[in-house]
Amino acid sequence: MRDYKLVVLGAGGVGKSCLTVQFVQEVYIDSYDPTIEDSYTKEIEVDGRACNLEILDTAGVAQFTAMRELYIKNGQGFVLVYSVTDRQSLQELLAIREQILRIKNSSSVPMVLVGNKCDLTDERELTPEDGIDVSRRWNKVPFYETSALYRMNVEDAFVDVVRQIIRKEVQQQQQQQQKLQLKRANSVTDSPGFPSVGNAVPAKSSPQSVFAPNANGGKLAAPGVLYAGAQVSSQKKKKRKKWYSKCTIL
Ligand SMILES: Nc1nc2c(ncn2[C@@H]2O[C@H](COP(=O)(O)OP(=O)(O)OP(=O)(O)O)[C@@H](O)[C@H]2O)c(=O)[nH]1
Ligand SMILES: [Mg+2]
Repeated sequence: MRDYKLVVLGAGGVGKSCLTVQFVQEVYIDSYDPTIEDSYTKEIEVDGRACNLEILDTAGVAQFTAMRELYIKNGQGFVLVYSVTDRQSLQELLAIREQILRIKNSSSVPMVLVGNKCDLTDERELTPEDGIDVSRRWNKVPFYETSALYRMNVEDAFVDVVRQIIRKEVQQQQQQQQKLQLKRANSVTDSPGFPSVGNAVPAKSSPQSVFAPNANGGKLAAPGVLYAGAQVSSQKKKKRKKWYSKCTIL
């Protein structure tokens, strides 16, 4: 079974511990005891894969946040939590996300944006649109409004991050395989003992030959490549639909 390391981050008192305990143990903690650091494990199945989750519930209160950098380094996916009753808590997430992208040196890190305490309708300082707006600015990072109290959207938010990690791993594996195949093909054609064939197309084509415009004015010469582009765009459309459906408005 594979291990997946999730880190829950956000300002103090937004409900990180309540969300984590709800997800792992299915109980709600009503009292507030500021966290220093707590870790949990949970086994779940995501899309047919058995996953062992290691979840780190971090401190939001400033005096305990010194370890944040190390947590981010070790984490694979991030649950970024603010409270819909606290405008400042969403502001604090902007710096946390920047820190994650800087430490991971990547613009696509598995993460979700979570607006917690959505059951407190009378105390709201932020609307669902505020969350959607930030999600949009963050390259459409999946956004959920949650209630740890009612276990609303809690499971969905955590599972989403795991799914993103799995997807990223699969992509990386595919890229590595492609590189390996290309390397093998190159080493076969480069091999001095390989018999040369009259008009055979070399596997190692120069950049010009791949990107040369074809007779129809298309951008790519290789057959089938343009069709693959069409497939990609239809996948993008599907993705966009999914992203909007996650912005659950309660
Ligand atoms: N009504 C309501 N209250 C919540 C919810 N989630 C958390 N709370 C309350 O908010 C307070 C703080 O929750 P915690 O989970 O301890 O907050 P935290 O983000 O872990 O705080 P730190 O550990 O200090 O960073 C507690 O009194 C909770 O009962 C929620 O979804 N709805
Ligand atoms: Mg806590």
